Amino acid sequence: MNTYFAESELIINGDGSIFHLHLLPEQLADKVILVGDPGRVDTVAAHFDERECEVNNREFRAVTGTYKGKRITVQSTGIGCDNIDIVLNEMDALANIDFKTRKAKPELKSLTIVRVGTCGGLQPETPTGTYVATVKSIGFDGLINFYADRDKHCDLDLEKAFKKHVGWKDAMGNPYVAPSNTELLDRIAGDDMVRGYTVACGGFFGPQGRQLRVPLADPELNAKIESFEYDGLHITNFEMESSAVAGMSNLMGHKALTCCMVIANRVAKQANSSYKNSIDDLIVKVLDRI
Ligand code: R1P
Ligand code: URA
Repeated sequence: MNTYFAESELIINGDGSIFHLHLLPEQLADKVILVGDPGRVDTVAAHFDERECEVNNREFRAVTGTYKGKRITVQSTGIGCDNIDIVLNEMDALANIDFKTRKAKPELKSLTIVRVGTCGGLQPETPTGTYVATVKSIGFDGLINFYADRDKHCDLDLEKAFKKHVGWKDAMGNPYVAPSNTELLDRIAGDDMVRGYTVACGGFFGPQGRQLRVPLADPELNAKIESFEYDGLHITNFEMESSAVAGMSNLMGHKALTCCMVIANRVAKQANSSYKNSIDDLIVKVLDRI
């Protein structure tokens, strides 16, 4: 049965573009770089040989162009996994749904998706300026729990070991573990990025253990996260989108990876707020290797 997606489920604008991203199906490349900050789109696109289109709506800015002959779309997502639900579903619709018939195309396309972001470092070997490639992402955000095939695509053993190690409180919602695509990880991380587990949080403060004036439910959670070890790897970093990027991609048959630059080391209590120039080196590595 090939389902018809009604107007309320797949919202298409009057000009034929998808509801939030405002992209037309033919404007999306098969290789995609996701960034949180709309301003970072132009930092990436500055390296393009030529630009084919630029599209803006809300926090979603996209440029499609070519880099050394490769057609690439760079898309901003804004902050958070809730936005990734929108971006990944709309990109998948652009790639795999026929907007005229409103049905899935007979041949499904697998996109290659790399998120280039900033993060907080959680280990002594992740000082500010380190590049971290996510092997698996532990999602504190809950998004993938709403999809039927969650258990088929998540690492349930790691989830169980993590919950036991930290004494996870059920009231914080169930964490899920979404693996990155291993071929993409090997190709892009090379030998100049630290590999580890990333925790993706539904917030920058409380969920990442930052306490300003409001007390935390578990003030020891970060220490327990830092001491967790599984299959010889540690949790290296905190950010806010990698679990949804990997999780949604795995559910949809796309290949995804997150690479981040550390801008705050939580163990050393150091931060670099003027990182915007130094992330360019990570961007070029990803453009060369995608
Ligand atoms: C928080 O400052 C934001 O920075 C990180 C987090 O994931 C969150 O989106 O990523 P970006 O640098 O891609 O925005
Ligand atoms: N982004 C995050 O989500 N956390 C940090 O500590 C730094 C960047």
